[in-house]
Amino acid sequence: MRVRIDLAALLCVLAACGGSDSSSTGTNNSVARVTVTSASTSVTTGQSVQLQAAALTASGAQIASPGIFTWSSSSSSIASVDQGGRVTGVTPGQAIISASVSGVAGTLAVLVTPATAATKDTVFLLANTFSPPVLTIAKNISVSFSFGGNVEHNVIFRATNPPGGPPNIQNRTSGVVVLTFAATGAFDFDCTVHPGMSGTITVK
Ligand SMILES: [Cu+2]
Repeated sequence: MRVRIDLAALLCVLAACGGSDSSSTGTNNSVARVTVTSASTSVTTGQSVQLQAAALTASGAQIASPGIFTWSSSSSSIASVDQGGRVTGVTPGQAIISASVSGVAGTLAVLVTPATAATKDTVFLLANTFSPPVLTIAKNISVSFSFGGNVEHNVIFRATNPPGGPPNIQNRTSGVVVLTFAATGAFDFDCTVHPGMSGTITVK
């Protein structure tokens, strides 16, 4: 009976029949790796983007019917994801979206940007970089530093900066900290957690 055979085959895939021991040579169909891709890895708040997940064997061949992927977000307050892989931006920041099947997960970082044209005064703290690293703003403009992705960063202003700069931001992994630049000059800052992660805000 055909239905019975297909069901048995599906259950076999879900249970990773054939084993996934280290002696596997990639000739079986067990999931070795999951990839998550998207036409766009950024989304504005309130907008959605569709992600695709694929399950690969150890030899890199795509598995046609790997089973149902389970989707999750590292921060649902930044970006939510439904069980079809559709990501919706909630608040500016970065979230890591995961898809898993047969106990194997793949991830993709998704950047959420403000729906309003506020990108010029928003700095995102990403995996190893400030984005954008260089900003020029008018005096008394506030800059939002958006933390996300469960990666710890800080914003430490250099001692060589002109006086009147804003306070440092100590280590944190999430949320938005707003700093106001009331003095003019070039203010260099570093994330001391990640050597080489530096930025400059020039206030005119
Ligand atoms: Cu950092």
